[in-house]
Order: sequence, then structure tokens, then C-alpha cells
Amino acid sequence: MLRYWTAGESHGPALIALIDGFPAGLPIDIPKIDAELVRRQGGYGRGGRQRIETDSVTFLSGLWHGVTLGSPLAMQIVNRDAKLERLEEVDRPRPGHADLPGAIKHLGGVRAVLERASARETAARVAAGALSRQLLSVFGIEVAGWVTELGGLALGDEGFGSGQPTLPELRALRDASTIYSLHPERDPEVSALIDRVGKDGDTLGGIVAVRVDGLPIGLGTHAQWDRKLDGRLAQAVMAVQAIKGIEIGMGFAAARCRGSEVHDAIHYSPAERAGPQLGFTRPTNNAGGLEAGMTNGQPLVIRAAMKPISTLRKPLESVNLTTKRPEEAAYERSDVCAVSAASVIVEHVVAFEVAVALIEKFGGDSVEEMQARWSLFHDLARSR
Ligand code: EPS
Repeated sequence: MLRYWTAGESHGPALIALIDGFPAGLPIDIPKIDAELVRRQGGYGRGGRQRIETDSVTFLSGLWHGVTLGSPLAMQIVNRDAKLERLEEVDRPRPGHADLPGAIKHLGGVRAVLERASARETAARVAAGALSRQLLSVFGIEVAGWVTELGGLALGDEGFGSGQPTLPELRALRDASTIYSLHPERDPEVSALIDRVGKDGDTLGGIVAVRVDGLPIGLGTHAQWDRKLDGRLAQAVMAVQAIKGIEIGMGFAAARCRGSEVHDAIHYSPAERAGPQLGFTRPTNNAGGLEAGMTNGQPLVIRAAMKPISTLRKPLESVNLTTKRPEEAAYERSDVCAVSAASVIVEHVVAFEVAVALIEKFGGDSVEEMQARWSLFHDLARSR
């Protein structure tokens, strides 16, 4: 079973991702992981912290000569702004952050909670996801995330059409945009909005999207609720800081349509029998690649909604936890908008859950054994 945990405070010495259950025999491209960490640090609207940090991973275990050993992998990302010991207690909780419920829950202070609740922790999740993507790539499974909406500005939803655009085309558009949307030509309009809102001391949220191509039929299961892939993906995505909602495929829009407008017809094309869909084609992909908690061979399509960051330079009303008197919430250096970063994070938590499901179905102790099981399954399925 593939799983991971993270450790580390926002201003502590380092973040750690500990990955267990990863197969042996995969050469790891570390600069490729670092490139995703750099992308997570970017996007228009980020605050001063990203000018201090230069995120990169060091493997503390699990690799020998750059190849996975099949033992736990510990990845470290050093915090340059490691000033936790010098930081003071916070007594005015920020509405929307972990401050109030966390302090009461732990019978302690706000600092102890906000340091771990901070989205800084997502660097470790991206590292784990970027590692898992290298395993997915062996099987031809590719992932991309981008921004579809920011501060109420719709930035195009076209990345979802079956194979239109292709993932390389989609990445090229996204990487040309400082917002990570598929419409770089709209960047000036979006960054002007972020600037305006930042000047007001306020923050912005948005919607991010992820597509996974090359999936086989049958990852996940219909058989038990806690192993359904849609449920696991929702858990992973909803557990990203500031994410308030997830849609798979048509999502909420399906609730407003008739069944005949929602469900994807099943066709068969003998010419496509050799492909991962085994010849079964679907003219539409409203299901977003998942039926009954299993992949159906279509691209996996997910959208997630991010609320605006809760640290406001123009603070909201709060209460001093010591005096219980009304005071403005605390302000600490923060971002005006981190929706672009969220697109990278959601992309990587989705990738990790797909890798978990891949190992569940085709898992072995080594990548070679997984490849053999992958081939055996597809041969058997084609022989029916
Ligand atoms: C965050 C506050 C800011 C963000 C941080 C999330 O950090 P700082 O207080 O050091 O300026 O920049 O995000 C990151 C550091 C990051 O790497 O994503 C918060 O309170 O959640």
C-alpha cells in the first residue's frame, strides 16, 4: 500500500515528506521534482516569503544511486525562513484560518497551530506527488493542472474536452501564463485585479482544474466505500488548505440536466482494441473518467474551488483571546492570491491518489513486477 505523511512547521528548519510502499527499481529524476516545487512557489499574487525560499528536495532515505530501493523515501525541503524559535505568540485569531478552533482544541496558543496549518506544508505534498508522477509516467499516465477561474473571472474550461487540447498543448499554454491559466493573453487583466484587491488589503480565491490522461480501466473499486477512487480523490483534494469544494467531470451541473444529457454513451471500435480503453470508446466524458468509483479509461477530470486566503492586510473583526475584548485579527505577511499555487498542489495530490490506486491494482515489490502485472491484466481483458 502506497501512503505518505508530511511533517514540518512553516518557519521550522524543514518540511519532510515520508513515502511508504513505493516500488523498487525506479530511477528518480530529482530536478523534475524540484521544477514542480518551483512552479508551486510561483503564480501572480504571491507574497514576500517566496522571494526568500528556493524549494528543492534532498532524499534522506530510500534511494541508492538515484534508484528507489523499495524502502521508505524521506524527502526534505529546507526552510530558509527558519525563524520559529524567535516568533511570538499570536492572540488575535484570523477568521477563516485554523487559529481559533486549533488554539481551543489544543488548550494552547495560536502560533502552535498556524505554523502547521500554513500552506507552506503543501511543498511536501507536491514533492510526494511529483515523485509518484514519475511512477505514473512509466505506465503512460500523465497529469496536468491549471487555473480556470480567479476572483470571479472565468478563464476558460476547454481543457476538459476528450483529448482537446492534448496535455502537452495544455501545459505549453499554462506555462506561458503567469496565472497558470490556459489564456496567457488574459494575464494582464487578471494581475490588474490581483493588484487592485491587494491594494485594498484583501485576498482572492478561484477554481483550479486537473486532468489525468492515459488511465487504464479499473483503478479504484465499486466494492467498498473507503476504496472508491472518487471518494479518495475528494478526500485528498478537500484536504488541501483553503479548498472548499470539488467536482468530478460535469460535477454540480449534472444535477441540473436529464440523464440522457449526462451519461456517456458506450461505443466499440475494434481498431482501438490495442489501446488502454481496450476498444471501448465514449463520445463524451461527462463522468470525468470515473464510474462507480472506478476509472473507465477516459481522462480523469477534476475541478476544485479555493476560498480567498484568510490572512487579510485589512483585518476582519476578531477577539483578543487573553482579554476577550474585540480587536482586529492579526496580520502576518501573506499572499494576496495563491490560486496558481493551488493548481500545482491539487495536480500533485491527485497524482498521488492515482498512484495509490495503480499500486493497489498492479502493485508489486518492483516496477518490473508492476509492468508484468499491467501487461497480464490487459492481455486477459482483451481476450474476453
Ligand atoms: C501562509 C503564510 C505565508 C505564505 C505561506 C502560507 O507565509 P509567511 O507567513 O512565511 O509569509 O507565504 O505559504 C508558503 C510559505 C508557501 O510556501 O506556500 C499561511 O499562513 O498559510
